[in-house]
Amino acid sequence: MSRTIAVNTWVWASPLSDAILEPLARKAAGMGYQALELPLEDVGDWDPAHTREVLDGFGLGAILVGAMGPGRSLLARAGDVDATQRYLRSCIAAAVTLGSEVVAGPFYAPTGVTWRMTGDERADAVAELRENLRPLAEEAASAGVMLTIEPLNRYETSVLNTVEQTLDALEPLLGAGVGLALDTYHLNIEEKKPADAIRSAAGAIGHVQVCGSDRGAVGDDHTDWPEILRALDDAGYHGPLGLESFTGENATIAVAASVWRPLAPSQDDLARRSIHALRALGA
Ligand code: LER
Repeated sequence: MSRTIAVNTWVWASPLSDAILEPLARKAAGMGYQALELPLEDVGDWDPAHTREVLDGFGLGAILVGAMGPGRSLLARAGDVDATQRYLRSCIAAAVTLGSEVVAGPFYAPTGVTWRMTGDERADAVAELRENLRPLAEEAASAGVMLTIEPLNRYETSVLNTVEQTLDALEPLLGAGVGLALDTYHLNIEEKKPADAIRSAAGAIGHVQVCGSDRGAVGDDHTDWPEILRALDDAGYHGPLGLESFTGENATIAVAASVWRPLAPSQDDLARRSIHALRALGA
């Protein structure tokens, strides 16, 4: 099966801007990538209509990624819910302009912020998340966009770490407007068997991100990639695979993702090796 392979511009730069888009699009297309994952760190950082034109010039698809920086949260305990809902509405509008089928990200709490919860507090957090996500889910569905919610590893969030927790939390909302975004980096840390976790989310997976188990290149790591790809097939997911990694210069994510050293000889190397490995695997 031949999937669309995308690369996140965070592999090279943060924040994305109109000025750096064209050289990154040229580079990614030259490596054989078919789409870009585009993080919208702050509304206005880059222009979706201009971006669509640039991507058209390289025959690239677009996947919009939302960034949950400090204060961005659908849980009042961790940020400004109204501002986050406004931000996610802007993300949905940008996705429509870009032709992105999803807006992907951990849309419940700021990345890298953790806190302890009793069982009751956790149940309340899930109820609050559902309530604050529901209007956005409806708006996303009518816009033809799916908000795909990503569980993160325990060091980056205390809210949703596993696929099972995420399916439980989103269950009443799953459908055209809400699905799951799975990232092999987090699956490797949290799931007993990442491939089984993928299979358990059959029908609800809206986006998939990939990288080595150390956030480096796909294929240079210990992930059982043939098994992951089989599991995605078994789960009926035939959508894009987006390579997501970061440089230490990423002000929004580097601390949360604990990028303290280069994860490959160069970022170009990381991207090039990953797409070669994925294609060699028949992804
Ligand atoms: C965001 O997509 C993500 O995967 C996080 O690990 C970034 O900190």
